[in-house]
Amino acid sequence: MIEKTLAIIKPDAVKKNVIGKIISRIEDEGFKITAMRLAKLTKDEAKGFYIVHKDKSFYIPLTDYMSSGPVMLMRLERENAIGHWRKVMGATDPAKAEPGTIRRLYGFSIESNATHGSDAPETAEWELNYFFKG
Ligand code: IDP
Ligand code: MG
Repeated sequence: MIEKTLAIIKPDAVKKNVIGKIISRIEDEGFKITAMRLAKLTKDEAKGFYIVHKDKSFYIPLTDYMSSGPVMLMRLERENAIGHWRKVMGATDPAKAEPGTIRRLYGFSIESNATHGSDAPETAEWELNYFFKG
């Protein structure tokens, strides 16, 4: 079944000049990029996006970081897009991510970890609607 997921190239990876490398990998993994937009999130947009984490200790630094510079927002489509993109990204903490995963290759820390991916069909729909209106 063809699924859609939201991918974000986060500010640390944009600053590192690896947008192209990450997009190449996305294409090599068989995803179609069906929407894409470079954006500078406001603090409020970042807080709204990560509202599920509002009670976590890292919510304020995370939303500061996500609004600290441009991000690349993408809608990816593929069979099993949600699970496959999370596998290609690797674990949240780059130090624990498998060799060859995007977070291992380009992430800097558990916070500045290069990319985002939705974690379930319901969150993918909500997240895509948040940035692309469906
Ligand atoms: P995920 O991005 O792998 O789904 P989540 O637990 O949903 O991980 O966390 C969302 C984002 O919050 C992470 O990608 C990372 O940027 C940040 N984050 C997660 N855990 C921590 C932490 O323990 N310290 C600081 N930042 C964190
Ligand atoms: Mg998550």
